[in-house]
Amino acid sequence: MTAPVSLSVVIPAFNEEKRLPGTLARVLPFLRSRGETFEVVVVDDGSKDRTAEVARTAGPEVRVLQNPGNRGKGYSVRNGMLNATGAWRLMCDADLSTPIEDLDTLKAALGGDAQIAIASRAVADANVEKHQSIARESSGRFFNLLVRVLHLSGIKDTQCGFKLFSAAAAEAAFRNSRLDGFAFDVEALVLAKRAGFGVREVGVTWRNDEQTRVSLGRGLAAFVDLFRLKFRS
Ligand SMILES: Nc1nc2c(ncn2[C@@H]2O[C@H](COP(=O)(O)OP(=O)(O)O)[C@@H](O)[C@H]2O)c(=O)[nH]1
Ligand SMILES: [Mg+2]
Repeated sequence: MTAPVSLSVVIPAFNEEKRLPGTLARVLPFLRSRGETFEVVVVDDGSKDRTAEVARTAGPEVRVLQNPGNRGKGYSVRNGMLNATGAWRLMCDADLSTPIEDLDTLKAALGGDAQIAIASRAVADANVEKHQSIARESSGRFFNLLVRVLHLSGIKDTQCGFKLFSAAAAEAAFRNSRLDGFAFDVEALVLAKRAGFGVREVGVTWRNDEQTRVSLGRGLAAFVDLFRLKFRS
């Protein structure tokens, strides 16, 4: 058993030996400077490279979970969130397109019934310094439009890889979730809202890292999953 901590940072990682060292070199000192107990949970999604090794050697606060194979970002985040010990649990992409300092921007937005804060590129105070490619950004906009029509009318951007949950909200979001691919954020938010948790959408800084692990096939599968989710509920 691992001792419970105040904050868990869950990083899904698929073939991230190049991007992960720089990310951990920024995340670990920042978290240490805050004075709370924390763990970083790197979920190795069946990587073919040295992802697990570079994570393990980055610092004593890093824990590595190994998926049984390449199962997808949704599977990875669920695995990390449900095995994390933090009172608060942040999911954060390995490329740190949202800077880790924005953790405090999310924290500041919590309160009342809201135990979930999600980073957004689409609200007024977002600061998109480096955009995705036009094709990616347009398909992202269309995806989010479908999300609003089919699932979550009030949310403009569900796809940012930077979201903070209380332990109870993470349980509600991920315990019964089933989507393993890139539409998992939508299912997680639907389940958590159904369980009564409020969600705050917060503008953050976004400096897109051009490299992407999202293939065209996996991207299209996320659209299909939106409809499957609709017909299941
Ligand atoms: N594409 C992809 N990413 C995965 C997978 N499993 C975990 N991830 C992680 O999901 C995060 C987002 O990936 P990224 O390529 O930056 O996506 P993008 O920014 O949306 O183009 C990264 O931390 C990946 O390592 C997987 O099976 N496929
Ligand atoms: Mg990225």
